[in-house]
Formats: sequence, C-alpha cells, structure tokens
Amino acid sequence: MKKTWWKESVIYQIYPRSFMDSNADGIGDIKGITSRLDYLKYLGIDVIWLSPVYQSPNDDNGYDISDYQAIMDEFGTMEDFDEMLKEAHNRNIRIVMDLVVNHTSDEHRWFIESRKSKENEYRDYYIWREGKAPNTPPNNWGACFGGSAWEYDKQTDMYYLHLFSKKQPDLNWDNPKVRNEVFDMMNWWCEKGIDGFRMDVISMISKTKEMPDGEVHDLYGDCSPYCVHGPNVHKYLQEMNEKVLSKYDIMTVGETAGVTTEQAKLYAGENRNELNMVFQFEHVEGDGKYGKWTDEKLPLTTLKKIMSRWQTELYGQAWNSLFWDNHDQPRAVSRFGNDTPKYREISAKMLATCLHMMQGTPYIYQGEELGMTNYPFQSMDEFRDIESVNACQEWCIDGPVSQEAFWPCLVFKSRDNARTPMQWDETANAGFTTGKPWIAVNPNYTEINAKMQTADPNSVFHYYKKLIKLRKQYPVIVYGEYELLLKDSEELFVYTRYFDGQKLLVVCNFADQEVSFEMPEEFTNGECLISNADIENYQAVDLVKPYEAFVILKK
Ligand code: TEU
Ligand code: CA
Repeated sequence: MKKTWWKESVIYQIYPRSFMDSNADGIGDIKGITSRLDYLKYLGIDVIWLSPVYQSPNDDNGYDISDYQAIMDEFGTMEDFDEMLKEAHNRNIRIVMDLVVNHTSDEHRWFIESRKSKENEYRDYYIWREGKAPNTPPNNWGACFGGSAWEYDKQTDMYYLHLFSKKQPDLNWDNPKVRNEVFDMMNWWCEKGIDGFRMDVISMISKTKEMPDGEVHDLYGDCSPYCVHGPNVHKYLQEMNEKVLSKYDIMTVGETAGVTTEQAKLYAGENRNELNMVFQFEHVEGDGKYGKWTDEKLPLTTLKKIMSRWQTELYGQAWNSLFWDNHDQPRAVSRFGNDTPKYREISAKMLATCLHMMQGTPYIYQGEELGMTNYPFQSMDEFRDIESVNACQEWCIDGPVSQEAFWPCLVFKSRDNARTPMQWDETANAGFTTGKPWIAVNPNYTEINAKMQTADPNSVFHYYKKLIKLRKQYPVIVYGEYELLLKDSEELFVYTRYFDGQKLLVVCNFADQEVSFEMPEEFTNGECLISNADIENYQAVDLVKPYEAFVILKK
C-alpha cells in the first residue's frame, strides 16, 4: 500500500455559514474562519474541507453556485479568501474546496443563456427534454429535495432535469464543452494554491441516454439506476485526472452515495487515476420509514457489519473516508451515542475512538470535537434547510403521513441539526456572532463550548487532540489491517489492527450498561494508548462500563 500524506491526515470540515461571523451580520464568513485557524492548529488537524464559499443565491446554502470563480458576498471577498489560504498554509494546514459540478444554480450565466432558446450556444450545457404529453414531465423521476426532477420552462416549452432543487439544474457532462469549462475552472483554483477538492455528488454526473420511468418506492420514481454511477462516470473522472488532478499535489474525495465496495475500487482504486478516496454513506443511510426520514437508530450489529465490510474489502486496494456526521447528517453523539448529560461526554469520546482507530482518513465535522448535539426543535418555523422544509410539506402537509408520526423523524434526521452555529464560548450566541444568527444557536452552549473545553484537559476536545496525535505516532493506525472480533455482540464494537509488527486492540461499548469482556490473551501485557475512563489496570479488565472505550497496544 502506498504511503501518502492524505492517508495520514485528519480532515476538519467547516460549514462556513455556521462557523464564525466576523462582521455581526449573523452569517459566518471567511474572515471568521481565518480568525479561528489557531484553534484548529491547536486541535492538530491537517486539512480543512471548506463547504462551498462561491457566489450563490443560497437556495441550498451554497450548493447552488452561480459563479465558480467568485466568493459569495455574504462570506467576503477573493482577497479574504487568499488571506485565509495564506494563513492556513503558514500553519501547515491545507485547504480542500468543495466542488459542486453535477449542477449549477439556475442563476449561473450558463443556465440563464441555456434557457433562452433551443439554439442558444449554452443550450446543451444542461439536460433538456420534451414533456411526455401536455403538462406531463418526461418521466416520473423524483428530485432529492422533493417534487419531480423535471421543471417546466415556458420560454421553450421544454423541461430541464434537476436531481436536487429546481434552482439546481444538472449540467450535461456528455457535452465536452461543459467538461472543459469545469476543468479550466479547477485548474484556476489549483494555480491559486488550494490543496484539493471534495466533489459533491460526483457519482451522479453521467446519466444514461434513455431516461425511462423509475420504480416507484416512495412518492416518485427512482432515478438512481439511470443517474448514479452512470455509463461514463469513470471516463470523465479519468479525463479530469489527466487534465487537472495529476498535475498537482492535491487530494480528492468523491462524495459517492450508494456506492458499493466494488464500485469504490473503481473510483478510488490505488492505480485507477481517478480519485484518492470515496466518501460513502452506507453506515448512515439505512432504510428510513419515509424516504430517508426515521427516528430509529441502527442496531450495532448492522453498523458493525457495514463498517467492517468497508474495512476489509478496500484493504490494500482503495481508500475510504471515516465519518459519523457532516453538514447533511444529524450530530454524531445524538445519533450513535447518547446525548443525555450523564453520557454525552463519554459516548462522544467512545465514538471518536471507534472511528479514528479504523482504516481510512478521518473527518471531524465542526463541533463534533466538542460533542455538540442535535438541536431541540419545537416548531416547524425553526427549520432553514430546504430538504427539511420540503419534506414536511410533501410527506405531511400534502402527503400521507400524520404530523405526530413525521415530527420525531424530522427532528432526529434534519440537516439543520448540524447547521446550528459553532459553540465558541458562554457569551451571547455562543460567541458565534454579536448580531442575530441566521439559524438558532443550540441553548446548551453554556455547557458545551470550545472555550471551556480547550481549558479542560479531560474534555472531548482534548480527547480528539490526543487521538490525532496518536495517528502521527503509530503507523498501524493509518496502515493496519482490520479484523472484527465479537461480531454478534449487540453492545461491544471490538476490532484489531495489524501492521509491521504492531498490533492494536480497540474496544468500544455502544450501550448504556456494563458488559462483560474477556481480554484476548495476546493483549494481556499490552499498553493502553488511550481511554475515556479511569481504569488502573487494563490487563485485568473483565467488565466494560457504559460507553467506555480503550485502545491497547500489544507488547
Ligand atoms: O449531498 C448529496 C446527497 O446525496 C444528499 O442528497 C444527501 O443524501 C442528503 O443531503 C442527505 O439528507 C450533497 C451535499 O452534501 C448537500 O449539502 C447538497 O444539498 C447536495 O449535494 C446538492 O448539492
Ligand atoms: Ca458575517
């Protein structure tokens, strides 16, 4: 297996709108990020993944881009960006940009042109089709954010495809002009000195030519057989690699929802000349009750099975990302741990241990290093996220599900849980802004904030800091081979890693009760590298406390 800096790194994801506001307008911005780089340096991370900062009308908070080479007004200027990049590099922190090129905003000049006429030179930059019949879209596909995936456009009496919101028309990657525009833009950012790309829904860029109705699972037809891992996706990524990626020392991660391990080896195989790693969702995308919406937790045995399959099947062949949450997911501790006061800290540390000791590049989503929790939503008008707002309309108000049934699912899974402001200190608005925040601050900021935790050596923050440091000291954490133990345990997640004579045992209790445990013989003389509980003699452990986690190095 090749050794590379991006396998050895820890990545920190920033959602700029909610990270730090520098000018009291209630919206996080680039100067705010720059002002907090020392905090990130102190944590010890190597790379920042910056969610989109490009010009955007913000229908989907920046994932709808109207100009790829300009900064969103609310976030600052290109000078602010250059300054942030320079300051990050001064601290040996790299910056990876979000690349959203499956679609643009409908306010992008390409789309403004495209919709003008069938003859416009930008017409084929997007995917236009005739309706099946008057007032009937070309097929039954549903969009990810609700409704049909087709929007009627009066000007030319045709429909355009949008797999997300109707303000996010899909680009036509089969048009070589589109590919070259995208590659030129990427080269422009690389020349600026950025350190890589996180590629938004990159597995969806190639669509089949035929676009038949999809199987109806929920409310609409499923487009995924025709739009995900489409016929030319690998060809286009190899072309991107040749024309852009191979020329720079950058890292790339492809957001590839619905990918199998076999497909992941194509996207991120060691010798494939496509991407460095995949970011796949199998462990966070179990079947919901209503589409993705559910209030149920995944059983631990299922979680272990999924995560272990990725560990063993990619070993030595392709590279994976490790994450519990991001800006589209509920907070890790609320979802996989226990966010009650009694167990929040210890379960947050347990989750961190479990993830950071696995094979793959770990991602920390802003606030996860503090054990930030889901937000206590009380009413519908607190939601800002287009997906949450549309889902409520579609499933409840217009749809078949009662409010009583849908509400707990919405509250548990809404993307807004991850988007409440970063909790910096105990002052008003958690120190995020001195203005009115664009989305409510979680009221628990007086107990959970960065200022308190950086000052407390036993905090979740310091635990993450220690995990990051261990990664730099023990190659087995990065390169070790994985083996799952106690596969049928419904409480314990136990595995080993092995590399070059070093062997680790990782024990994590996912339950709120004590569980008996027998230390494997070969670890009874081992050394404890990290633990979230006070135990004097790990060699003699025969009970694992609620949410306890520890890592033993074989001697
Ligand atoms: O998300 C892609 C994606 O697969 C989403 O549908 C995801 O499953 C959903 O948000 C989970 O609820 C990416 C971005 O990460 C997301 O923020 C964007 O909204 C989306 O693409 C469109 O660009
Ligand atoms: Ca601001």
